[in-house]
Amino acid sequence: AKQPVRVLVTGAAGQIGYALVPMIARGVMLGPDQPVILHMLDIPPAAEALNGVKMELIDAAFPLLKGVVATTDVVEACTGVGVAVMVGGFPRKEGMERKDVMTKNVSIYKSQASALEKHAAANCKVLVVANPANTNALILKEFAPSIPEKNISCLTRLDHNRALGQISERLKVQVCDVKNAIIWGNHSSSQYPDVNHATVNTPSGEKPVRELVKDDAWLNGEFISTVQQRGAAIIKARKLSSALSAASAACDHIRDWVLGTPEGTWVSMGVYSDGSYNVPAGLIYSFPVTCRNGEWTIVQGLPIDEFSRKKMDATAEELSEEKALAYSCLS
Ligand code: NAX
Repeated sequence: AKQPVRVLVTGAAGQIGYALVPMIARGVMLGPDQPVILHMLDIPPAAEALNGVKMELIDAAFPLLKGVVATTDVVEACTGVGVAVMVGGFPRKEGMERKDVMTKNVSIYKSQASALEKHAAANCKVLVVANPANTNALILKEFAPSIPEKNISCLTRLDHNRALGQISERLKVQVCDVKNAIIWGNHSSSQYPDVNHATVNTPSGEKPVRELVKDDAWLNGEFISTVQQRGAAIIKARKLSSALSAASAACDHIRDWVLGTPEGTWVSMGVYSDGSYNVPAGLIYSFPVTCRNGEWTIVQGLPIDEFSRKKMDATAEELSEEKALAYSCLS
């Protein structure tokens, strides 16, 4: 039998945490034959709620779940974890300045970086979900210099899945038959959802999305803004932000990273830019990636048209500004 993997979820008493921990305990993230021990971290005001989640995990009697650690102690939470999903953060409340929110998150991600660096298992894979996700991941990377940059990522898989979902709805095809969309850049409304290389599996073979949709105005306009604004649309409808789709995307992200992407398929991950596609090196930027043997590789050589170039540059520009703001918040 496999040894259990310790999986950290920070902010585990929150909305996404509540949707995510049962998925992990059911094997959705690491596979149906991989036992797990859940490490759940939250802050003292949420300690009682966190303990309630632990009680429910026990009550659910998940066969793969070999233990639960529910704690407000960062060191205890990080010790021995092989996967770390960072959902905890400081939300932007109405009337708050961007800089004030950034200052709070920079200080959270700086201290959690040190704890992970010192106490996580060697080769721990880190996924940052909490916003501003790309920049929180960058701060985590900077303050955990001994964690290889290959092991630090942020979540744009939800945006990627939203893009697949929109194409599937528009063409009335199964979402599992749509693949190779790309989310470029920031997990914010400046992201660029690109379907120039996306395809649909049809009875007569694989066809480009553009050829099937036959409506470039929609693909270059409403499609992009629908994906960019989907988070806001969910908040408007639910009066709460996306949670089950975010949790599911976090599982997709880690599963593909650890177990590999299917042949001929890529996914979107926020990863440390090496300058590919002329994206400034040193940003955490969402790229198309394939995964094998637990490592991601940026898909190279895709032709980029002028329309795409502008959008890829604009979202990179926003990330450079966020990076500068984050650095100005360091104390
Ligand atoms: P909630 O406010 O429900 O939960 C956040 C939890 O984090 C709370 O329980 C809070 O006590 C905890 N927390 C705060 N500071 C902490 C710290 N220093 N250490 C540990 N825990 C801490 O928010 P939820 O809806 O679950 O969203 C969580 C984060 O995900 C937010 O930052 C949100 O913006 C972000 N999202 C990112 C998405 C993505 O695709 N990258 C999509 C969904 C979501 O909006």
